[in-house]
Amino acid sequence: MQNYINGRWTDSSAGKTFDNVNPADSRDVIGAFPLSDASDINDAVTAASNAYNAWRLLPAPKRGDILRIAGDIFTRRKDELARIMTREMGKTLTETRGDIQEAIDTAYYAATETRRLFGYTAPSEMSNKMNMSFRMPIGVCGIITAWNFPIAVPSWKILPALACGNTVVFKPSDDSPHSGNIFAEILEEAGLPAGVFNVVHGQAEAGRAIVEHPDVRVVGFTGSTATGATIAETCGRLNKRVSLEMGGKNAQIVMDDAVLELALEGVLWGAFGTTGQRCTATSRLILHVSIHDKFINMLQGAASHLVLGNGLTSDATQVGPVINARQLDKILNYIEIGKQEATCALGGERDMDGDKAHGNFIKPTIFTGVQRTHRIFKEEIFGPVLSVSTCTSLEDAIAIANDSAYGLSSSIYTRDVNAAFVAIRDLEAGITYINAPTIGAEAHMPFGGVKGTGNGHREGGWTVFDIFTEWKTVYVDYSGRLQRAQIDNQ
Ligand code: UN1
Repeated sequence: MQNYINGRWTDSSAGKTFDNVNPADSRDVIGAFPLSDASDINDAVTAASNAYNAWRLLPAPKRGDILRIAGDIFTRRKDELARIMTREMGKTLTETRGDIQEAIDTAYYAATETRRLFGYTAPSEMSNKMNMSFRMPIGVCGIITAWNFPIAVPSWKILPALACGNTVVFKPSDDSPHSGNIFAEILEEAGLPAGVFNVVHGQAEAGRAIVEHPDVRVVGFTGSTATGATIAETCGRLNKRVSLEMGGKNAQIVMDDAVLELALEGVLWGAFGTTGQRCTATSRLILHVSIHDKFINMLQGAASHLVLGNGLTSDATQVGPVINARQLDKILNYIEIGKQEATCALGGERDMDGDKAHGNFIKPTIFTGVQRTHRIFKEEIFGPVLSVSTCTSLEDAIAIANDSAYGLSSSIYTRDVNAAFVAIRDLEAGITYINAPTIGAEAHMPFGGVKGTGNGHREGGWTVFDIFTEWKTVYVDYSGRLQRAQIDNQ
């Protein structure tokens, strides 16, 4: 497996590699990928810089044609790609198919947007003068992403960036490099010119080289809050645009008037789907005290029946492994902390049953009696661990939900329309769901968070084009004389 630079598949210049291993079965080595360094990044940025001028000058709808074909190819290859993704990052085939569907939706959305990319016009304050503004591409974009949505999340950045006329250097996570290469295969087949899109594999060194390269004008990052903060510092120093999508500690509130069966389905999917490894995962559950015991009883019963396993070998699998040994240790460490702080109501250990002994499996874990001071209430765990607290009123529930350094997603289950609107207004999060879990973002809507989750940008929908364009303001004076705006108008 190789890098993709300037339309060619190449090894890293130093010849170093890293192994990509199936998290459900460590005996299954997917392949060796290039462990790239700054010189490989430089090659890719040079290719992207050289390709920029021709690409930006191609009419936007023609760029859109290529993205639409890419969407068609993702559609054609969906089942095959889902298997590649499940093998390298572990979520179930239903989920990896959904991941590709999100890229298909994004491809078609970005393709049609190339026929809009609307600017604004406004009246001039002078006679015989017109004022207008256009979205312009920025240049080379460095895209660095995590492994939990190996196709969907990169697609949210890469495809709109290309639609706007930028070129891209993409470093996928070293836990999902094979999925990263799929972008190159598909965009090449769709007819993207060489150099417009490049994939460079590697770890922190390659990521740092992208962020620091003087010809990379925009950095789009999805990953941990700690890494995002470092990237933002560097981009601040180098005066680069940076869009950050980082951690979450998302809460689902269940009020006393909620449909409990619906809230139960929601929390099972929100907390244990993708093995809890989503930035939008439900990691906190806030239960009204009057339904607490009943709901916990229902939740313990349902969560204990979730089927763990290798999604490639069994269609019955509902919960896959966690991504790697480092995350396994980190999550198990949080489980130990949780056992000191609160009551472990379910799980709380690895699952080593049968073939699962070869993978990174952790049983769905639920802690009750979690207080706002507890570390498992505050810190992002990124695994199948749910922390449950109680509330006594709507105001109390919202205050507990907002007691977080993060602010990505939020959810409330209630049948009281007034309570729902108060929650929409007062929950400090980029996304609020009413009677739905904290996950379920759609490609054509803004996606992102407040507080420690982001830095004010929104991917997805129409807002992503604000990340990947700069405004050009144009004045056309057809008066045939010097007009000096506020000088003449004072
Ligand atoms: C992420 O968690 O990194 O709404 C992205 C969702 C998905 C995207 C999640 N469509 O959870």
